[in-house]
Amino acid sequence: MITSRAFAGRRYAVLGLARSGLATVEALVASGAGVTAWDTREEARDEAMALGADIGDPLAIDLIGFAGVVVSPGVPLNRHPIAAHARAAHVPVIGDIELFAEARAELPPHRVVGITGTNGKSTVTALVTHMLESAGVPALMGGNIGLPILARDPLPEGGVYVLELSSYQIDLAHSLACDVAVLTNITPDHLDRYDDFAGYAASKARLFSLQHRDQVAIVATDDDRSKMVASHVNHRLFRVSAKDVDPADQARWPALQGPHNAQNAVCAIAVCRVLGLDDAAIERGLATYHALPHRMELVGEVAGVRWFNDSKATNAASAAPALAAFPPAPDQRLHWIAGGQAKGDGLEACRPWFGHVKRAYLIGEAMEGFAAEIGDALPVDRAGDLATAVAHAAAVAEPGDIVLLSPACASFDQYKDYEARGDQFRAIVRALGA
Ligand code: UMA
Ligand code: ADP
Repeated sequence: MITSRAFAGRRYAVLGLARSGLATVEALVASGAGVTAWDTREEARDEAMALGADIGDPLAIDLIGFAGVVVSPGVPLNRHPIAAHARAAHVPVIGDIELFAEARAELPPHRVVGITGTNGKSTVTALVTHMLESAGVPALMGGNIGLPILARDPLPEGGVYVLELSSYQIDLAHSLACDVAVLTNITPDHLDRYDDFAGYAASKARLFSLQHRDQVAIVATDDDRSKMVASHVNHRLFRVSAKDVDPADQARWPALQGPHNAQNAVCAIAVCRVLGLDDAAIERGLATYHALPHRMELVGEVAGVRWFNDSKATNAASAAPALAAFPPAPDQRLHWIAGGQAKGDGLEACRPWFGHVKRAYLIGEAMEGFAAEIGDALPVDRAGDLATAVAHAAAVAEPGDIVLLSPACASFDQYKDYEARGDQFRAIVRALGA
């Protein structure tokens, strides 16, 4: 676990006690800080108490004298009253990433890579970590990838912390100066948490304004917003593009196929060059990388039908490359399971690939909205939930066909998170005999 003497003797409020909140409580208590913790869920409060926290709702207590309110990324700061309450007491609202930034001074000499973007963050994070490790550089990943960074053990001297950073986490960081900061792309997402698309993009751009002059920015300038962000960077900047990748090179990287992965690879290559890896080490890392679960993961084949789990496609821009990957052929038709909690970006990014889809099976809150948007562009099955969608697809799919879960939606209407959704999909498909 990462601790710091800087936290000792101070008192923090911790709001939100899931993965990042509980790791925060543990690290603060181990650092000698006092912690007042809260979550609307009672079982989470019990867990925090067992870790040594006092229990108290930060909204109900006087926060004067607290060193900070550590808020989980999933707490909607734009609507939650904690921001105003903390401001009134002149207490900063921070996240676990900010605590990590404050703890850096006591860590052995190291570098930090911060990776943000609407899509591709986890892939670039895992890829960079893999490339460094396979080159013999101590590295570990953390952050939005599902591994709270404070729960990880510190690296030895010369190590590289590779952080996947969501916009929510960047909003809660104030002194995180990444040695290398990366933006993969920006398309509309999380519009319930920001005033508008510009506000969401500004949150991502902050990662670069937190850097020092001698640090490095890497921006994939394949979309207009990312180009705009790059134009405002006034320290060392490398602009990269999916188009920089030679298809003959990409053919050697089995887990990095498709134009979206060309963008991810070019970002990771740029990071590793800045960190001093040579071309041979970079090539070795790209060629030996294995894809993460829930990203175009082949679950198995049943009666000649291949089933893919792309549950991590939580917006239309990330579902689009999955649809693009399966052009129709005489013996291959695509059955697409989509829906969940809509992100407000609609299906526009997927529309160019509707011609690839034989039938769409719609689920969750977005079902009627998506059905209306699709109109008569392709046949629609209002399945409602994942189990029904799988059953309907299994009943009509023929040998050679593909069934793809690529929801273009968040999962929170029916699941704890995208992982639970993908896990359930995998389990149902395996029960079919995969
Ligand atoms: N809560 C309250 N009161 C509220 C609202 C929430 O008490 O008003 C509580 C909830 O009951 C819950 C906690 O606050 O216990 C919120 O936890 P959380 O949702 O932040 O969950 P964590 O497990 O800590 O996960 C967070 C990130 N979650 C979100 O950003 C929503 C995880 O990213 C991240 O992996 C993890 O920290 C470790 O750093 C997930 C995610 O969906 C994967 N990210 C979004 C995305 O990728 O699109 C940004
Ligand atoms: P993130 O962590 O930003 O959500 P992931 O690497 O987990 O990104 O990928 C999430 C989804 O987005 C996957 O379904 C994948 O197919 C798609 N995807 C991955 N990289 C990109 C990219 N660079 N551009 C668009 N979509 C992408």
